[in-house]
Amino acid sequence: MLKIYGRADGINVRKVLWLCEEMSLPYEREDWGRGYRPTSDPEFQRISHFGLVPVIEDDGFILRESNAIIRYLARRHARADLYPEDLRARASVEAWMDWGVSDGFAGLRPVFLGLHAKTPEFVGKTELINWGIWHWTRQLQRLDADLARSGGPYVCGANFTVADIPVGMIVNRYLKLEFEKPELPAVERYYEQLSTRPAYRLHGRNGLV
Ligand SMILES: N[C@@H](CCC(=O)N[C@@H](CS)C(=O)NCC(=O)O)C(=O)O
Repeated sequence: MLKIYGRADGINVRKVLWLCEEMSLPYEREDWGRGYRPTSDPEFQRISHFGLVPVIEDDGFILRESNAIIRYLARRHARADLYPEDLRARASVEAWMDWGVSDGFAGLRPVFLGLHAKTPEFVGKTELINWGIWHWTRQLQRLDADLARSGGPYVCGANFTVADIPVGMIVNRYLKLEFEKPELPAVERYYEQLSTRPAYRLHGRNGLV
């Protein structure tokens, strides 16, 4: 059976849990990471010396990086509806996934770690946090404009794909954290659209930021 290593409250672990729920894929999960057993533990280091969660083990194959994991699992289970085979449709999915670990995530990190998790590297770093709010908001405005233009309802059009998983996690975190935000009507509509999916309510919009 698929094994998932990582705490169920981590934004990147939740992406994998969300996909498993979408696919009705059974798995076993072990808590590792902040608040649980540390990933510096030799037992975890033997699985992944990177020391970050999530990590999966599938029939002896070990893989880290949440976006790579969700693409792998969708392909492994032949879910071309979630991760298209068509070259251009797939490239569009990957473009959003790349955004979700680059521009879409850059501002999120100082804002989340400084205002919410309050980790020592970020707490009180007002300039960095304010830059994060500015950059993150700018990115969410791009997403809003794109959804308004395409009509969505998902980031790649009519159908839900694995691209919506990283984007949906970022949107939940942006809307949940408290700071001044502009109106983002298309993003709000997208949030409600994702929330029609039980898997998102379970692992995305589940009360966690
Ligand atoms: N790029 C990685 C980032 C992984 C990451 O930063 N994971 C966080 C949890 S969401 C982590 O391991 N934090 C350290 C910890 O929990 O000990 C991915 O997408 O999987």
